[in-house]
Amino acid sequence: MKEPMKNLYRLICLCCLLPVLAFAANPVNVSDAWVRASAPGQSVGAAYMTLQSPTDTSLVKVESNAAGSVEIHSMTMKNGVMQMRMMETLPLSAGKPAKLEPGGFHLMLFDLKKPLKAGEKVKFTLHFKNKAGKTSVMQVVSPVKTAAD
Ligand SMILES: [Cu+2]
Repeated sequence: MKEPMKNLYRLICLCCLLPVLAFAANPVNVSDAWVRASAPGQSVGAAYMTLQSPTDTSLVKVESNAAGSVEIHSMTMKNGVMQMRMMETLPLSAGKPAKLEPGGFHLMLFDLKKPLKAGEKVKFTLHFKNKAGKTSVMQVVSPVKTAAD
């Protein structure tokens, strides 16, 4: 086989592999996602989910179609008082589920565009950055539930 022909085959081969690589680069598993239904007139909401990544990475940014902005918050008890703190990033250790749940880490939704009603769905865009600085984006659709569910 002539050299240019070989290179062409190599190129085709690489192209076949690309979709697989693109999938592997975005491997964070999301489960138990839900958004708390909001009360009338409430402009702030909260969302929860469990994130598990096979490799060390960080959640660096979250956007939602239901809110003007989304922040990653931690919640801790200090001297009997609940404290919420904004986190620039949420580190995800390889294989270890990071739970965002009531009373702990959560996503805070600011400037709700409309009340969040049970049964509706909210879209999120999660931005991740791994240790090498490589970013990836992931879409999550999450149901709205009342706290009692
Ligand atoms: Cu909060």
